[in-house]
Amino acid sequence: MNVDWDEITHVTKVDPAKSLPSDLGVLEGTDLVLVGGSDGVTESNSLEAIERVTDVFSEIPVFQEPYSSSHVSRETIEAADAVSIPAVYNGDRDHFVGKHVELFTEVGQKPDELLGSSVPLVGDLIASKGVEVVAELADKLVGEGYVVQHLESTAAAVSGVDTAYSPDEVAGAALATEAFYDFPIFYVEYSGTYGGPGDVEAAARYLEETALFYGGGIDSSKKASEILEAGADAVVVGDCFHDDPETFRETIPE
Ligand code: 1GP
Repeated sequence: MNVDWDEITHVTKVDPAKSLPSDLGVLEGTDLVLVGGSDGVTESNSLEAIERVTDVFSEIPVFQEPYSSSHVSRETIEAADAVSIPAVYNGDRDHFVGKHVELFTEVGQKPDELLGSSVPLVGDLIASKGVEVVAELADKLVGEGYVVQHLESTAAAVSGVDTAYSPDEVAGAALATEAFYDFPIFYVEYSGTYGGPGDVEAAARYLEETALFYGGGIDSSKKASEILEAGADAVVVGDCFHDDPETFRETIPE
């Protein structure tokens, strides 16, 4: 699926470890669904959440955002439109480099399981098939430059984040995302609390091609508008979707 980033202003973050609203019709009008979380997530609950959303809304792109390569399987890759992988600038080394190399190492070692290859991985085929398999997965991979700014969040705890970035550093991370790493998404993550427009304003001035996502504590149309007016391309709404689906509807721009 080709995603038109210019069309994405509202993103719903579905945590597969939490229960989903019984009526998924509340998702009407959201532009993208990210399936992922930091606690209690498994391959099977990820797959179930992806399929529940795609069963109801086949036209909304659904990305799996795995926290660990163990959440990714051939089934999840096939069911999702893309696999988005966070690279956390202000986290520990594992969350910028380690887990990415681990994922690609696993792809090379067990492509059958991950991608359904039917070619036996023996002898000379290892090298050639390995390249094809990685290319196949790479087609579905979307890198996300992340800064995790709420130090009390589970996201910060599991990514080894113990220092929030200053607005100047957020701006630097945004510029690095667009000009150096070339990821399509730069994500200001305040998971669980509302961080306000400051970091978004700092990042927005450097981003042209890269989509600027802000997530954290969005539970009203006022907050969603404030973030979009500060220069974010999209707001990401998580907790409110699970906890209060009716209020969640108000976060979707008309
Ligand atoms: C979490 O950025 C998302 O990854 C959304 O945050 O759950 O606070 O809405 P909330």
